[in-house]
Amino acid sequence: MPAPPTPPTNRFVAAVFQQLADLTEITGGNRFKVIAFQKVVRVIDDLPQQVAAMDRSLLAKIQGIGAGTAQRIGELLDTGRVADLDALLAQVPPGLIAVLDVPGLGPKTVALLWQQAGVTSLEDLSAKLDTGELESLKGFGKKKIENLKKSLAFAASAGDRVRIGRAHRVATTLIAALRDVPGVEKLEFAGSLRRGKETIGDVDLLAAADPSAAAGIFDAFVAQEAVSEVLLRGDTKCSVRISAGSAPLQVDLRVVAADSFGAALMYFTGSKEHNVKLRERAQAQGMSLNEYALTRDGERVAGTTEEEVFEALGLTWVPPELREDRGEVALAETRSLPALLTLGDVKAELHSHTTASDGSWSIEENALGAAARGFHTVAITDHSKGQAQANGLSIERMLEHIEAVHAVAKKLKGTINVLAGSEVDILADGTMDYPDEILAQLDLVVASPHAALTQEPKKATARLIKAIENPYVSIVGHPTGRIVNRREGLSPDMPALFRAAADCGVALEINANPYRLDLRDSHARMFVHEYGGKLAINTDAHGPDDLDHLRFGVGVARRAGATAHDVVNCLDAEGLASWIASTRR
Ligand code: DGT
Ligand code: CA
Ligand code: CA
Ligand code: ZN
Repeated sequence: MPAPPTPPTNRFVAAVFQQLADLTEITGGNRFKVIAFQKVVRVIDDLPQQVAAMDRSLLAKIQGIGAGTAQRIGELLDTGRVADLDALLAQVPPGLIAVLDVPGLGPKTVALLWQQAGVTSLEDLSAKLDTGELESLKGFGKKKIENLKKSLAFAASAGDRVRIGRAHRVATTLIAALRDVPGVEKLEFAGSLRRGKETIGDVDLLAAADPSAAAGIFDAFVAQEAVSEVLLRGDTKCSVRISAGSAPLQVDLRVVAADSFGAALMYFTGSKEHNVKLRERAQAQGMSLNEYALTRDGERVAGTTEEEVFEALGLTWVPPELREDRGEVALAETRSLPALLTLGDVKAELHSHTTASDGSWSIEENALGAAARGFHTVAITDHSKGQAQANGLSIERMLEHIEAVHAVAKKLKGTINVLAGSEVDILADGTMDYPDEILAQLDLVVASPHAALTQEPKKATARLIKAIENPYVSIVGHPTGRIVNRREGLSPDMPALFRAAADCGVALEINANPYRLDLRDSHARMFVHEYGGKLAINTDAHGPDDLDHLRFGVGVARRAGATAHDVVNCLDAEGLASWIASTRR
């Protein structure tokens, strides 16, 4: 059980009950208990208010939460643990929990693997898949074994990299805690996190300070509560391990003198390939570049800021997201780098959910949350009928919901434009989950694939193109359905998809949720630069905090070299309205 966030979120509480359900089932516990725990997961997932903020006496009154559950939630909120869960964890091999995380493996199968085949860990499972000894197990046909091998290979290739959402949270928490330590003049993150990559190997922090202050800064660093282990401590560098959450994460903190901060920030931002290009360029100009300074014949030329180093190399400053050696140095030389869009350029949220489907806030809360970000438009896009697990809306409910959204739109006129949309499921064959008559009544249709995400590329291509060609679809949401580090998603013929989207004027979404970031950077780059396509960047917000994910979506778009011109969420209110109209044929 990972350490809980403080206060524990509903998502965390639900995950604890999910584990209670799974482990009860695996250990052969009472079936009714399993069902009750699963019910609690759904109830808590659906709860509009946070349990941590609720009056304890009211907890047990919620439909689906009995006295025993309320007591366990109280225990979790008070102590960060649940005794029943600890007892269950003690009954299974510790390695088995990771097996439960393999996509496609439910508790029933995991129990079977453990009890009948003696599987106790991922390594064990992988070895037994290879030797073929699982083929005699009930329900383990050739196809299931093949799929399991693929899932495992994918999880293994994801390695130990963590999603940018977690790395960013860890980095910003540490920076906030260390900023005011005596001697710290500047403190920023560098490395792949600053470049906005979707996964992060380790977090790199860089401080500007007098060398005499380094020891005190490292003392404060290793004393942070999140730090579980000090891996290395020198005079200028200190590395620690953070163990909150399931996967450990390394953080490197370096301290440099203020007049080296620019050179060091460049060096430790990378990428390595970009650094090599810059060093070669310096050498060709009779200079030398390292993490301390740019020098000529041992004399310092620049180093305090990144800007002065780039300038001394005859280059304009290169945004970190472009520092991947993909032609950015040549563009900086001719002063023709694209003017990348910024967070502040985004003026509309076009994909968000409310309590009508699986969100945790009302239509009005959602709209006011978007307005508070300075947006001129928000589209409420609750799930369509086929998404039963997400409480998707039947046609009747959707028609009522459209009216409810329009009522809020009327009320908030002058504050924010509120569109009655829907995130309509793209069924496996490309048919939309609502008939065209219903789509016609929506102000905006975001079409997204949610199921059948292992279908073969040909089918996936035809499916997505069929959705793009639907006369009411304006945006395709998270086009591949991939989940970072967990699920590969669809692998359509991207050029064919991009051509269709560009021809129909349909925008492809960069879903800003750090679990999705779909389209990914390389695909978005191709779509924009080779097909002239339009991107949408949406947070897919299910509650207020999700709007903070926008920065990750903007980061992906910046890595794609996109400008505000390439992103429909950057249009002004009128421009957006006429763009949506232009996509409906
Ligand atoms: P990561 O941590 O795998 O997500 O990727 P990075 O890019 O953060 O890599 P990391 O943490 O190994 O190093 C941070 C930066 O430091 C890297 O982007 C460039 C620079 N750097 C590290 N080692 C070398 C090196 O051997 N040569 C050069 N030129 N730069 C290096
Ligand atoms: Ca790094
Ligand atoms: Ca590093
Ligand atoms: Zn959604």
